[in-house]
Amino acid sequence: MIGRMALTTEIVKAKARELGADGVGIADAAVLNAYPPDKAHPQIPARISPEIRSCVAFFKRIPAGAFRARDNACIHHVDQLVLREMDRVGYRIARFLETEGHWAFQTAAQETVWEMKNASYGSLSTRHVAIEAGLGTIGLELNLLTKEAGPRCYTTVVLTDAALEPDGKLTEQLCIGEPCSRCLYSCPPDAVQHWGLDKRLCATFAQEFGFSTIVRVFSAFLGGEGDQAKLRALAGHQWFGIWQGLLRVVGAFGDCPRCLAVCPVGDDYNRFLKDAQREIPEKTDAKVARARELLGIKKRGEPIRGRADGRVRWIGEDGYRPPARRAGAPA
Ligand code: B12
Ligand code: SF4
Ligand code: SF4
Repeated sequence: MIGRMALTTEIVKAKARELGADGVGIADAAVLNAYPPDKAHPQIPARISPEIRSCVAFFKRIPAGAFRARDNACIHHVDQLVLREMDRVGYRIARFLETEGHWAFQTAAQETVWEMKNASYGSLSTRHVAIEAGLGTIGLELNLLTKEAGPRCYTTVVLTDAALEPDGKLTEQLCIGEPCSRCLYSCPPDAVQHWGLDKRLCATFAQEFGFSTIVRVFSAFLGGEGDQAKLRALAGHQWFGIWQGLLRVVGAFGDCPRCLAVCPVGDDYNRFLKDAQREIPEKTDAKVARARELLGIKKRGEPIRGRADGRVRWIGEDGYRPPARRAGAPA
């Protein structure tokens, strides 16, 4: 009888691509356990199971055409389709690993944990796992940027006891950084900081009819004195938004496309978006001044909070070089 071939990283990655992953890499669980993104709330595989040895991280890109649509509902809808497809791919990768004799399961890609950081953290930060697996680096606005699709992608992780050769992370910085600042210019609530994000502000656009809106409108309803006040509290468009969210998730998640749409990183940008996204209507003099300030801080070598405490690990230790000047670029 011919023996079964040992399961290798190459076999797993080829299978993941065949199943629909647009990019895939392997991260070593021991490295992830050693480098939690936020040490105060460690999002590490060991919290889920100490037996996990490898993480198969992959992404699915959002079709760039959606960012040409003037109606955001089109993007919300495409987002949901990509997420569902991504979960199916993860499920099939886990099934494949189990047929090969290794237990495996995927993380809950969108859920957050009530006990961690006011329920704003997932059990794993899938962006950071993807970065450790060599799929990309973090942007000025904290999105995962990939060479193929910039930030226009969703990402998830399959966890397994299989010991697979890890890919190792990139050390080059894919984000152009301060001289670009297009994400900062485009952000409607001005939430983009210096390799950081005001998440509460972002959520007012990214999750317009999300959890905090639900709490706010229910509180207004309960606090209304008398039937007339209660009826008035029921008349707001937020109730319609909440209804849409319950029905189709539209408006409750992935609501704001702007920092994704304008980022020039990613092969898809030049091919499909450059002409439509060149101008940024949200750009103001105040935002331009803020970007200049960030560039000044960088040039003077002053400390940057978002890069402190080893966080440069996920930004790219070697700094930014244009793609044409990167190692291995065609002459
Ligand atoms: C909660 C959540 C949100 C929250 C908070 C976002 C956040 N950055 O944490 C809100 C509602 C704001 C949000 C918005 C969006 N999200 Co979201 N979100 C999540 C979720 C469910 C958990 C995030 C998490 O656990 N973060 C963990 C922390 C550690 O990550 P972090 O904050 O980025 O970490 C950095 C900083 O906090 C900093 N840091 C850490 N500690 C400290 C301490 C100090 C003192 C300082 C200064 C800094 C600092 O260091 C880290 C960088 O090295 C993930 C899914 C998942 N399980 O990962 C999706 C996820 C991150 N979201 C995603 C998406 C697509 C979005 C939106 C684009 C949706 C939209 N269009 O509306 C926006 C993008 C906003 C942005 N620029 O980041 C994708 C990301 C894809 C990508 N290409 O990056 C994910 C991975 C979902 C998925 N399955 O693909 N999201
Ligand atoms: S998702 Fe929208 S609100 Fe949030 S950082 Fe990006 S542009 Fe700003
Ligand atoms: S828009 Fe520019 S600064 Fe922002 S993440 Fe993309 S490359 Fe970086």
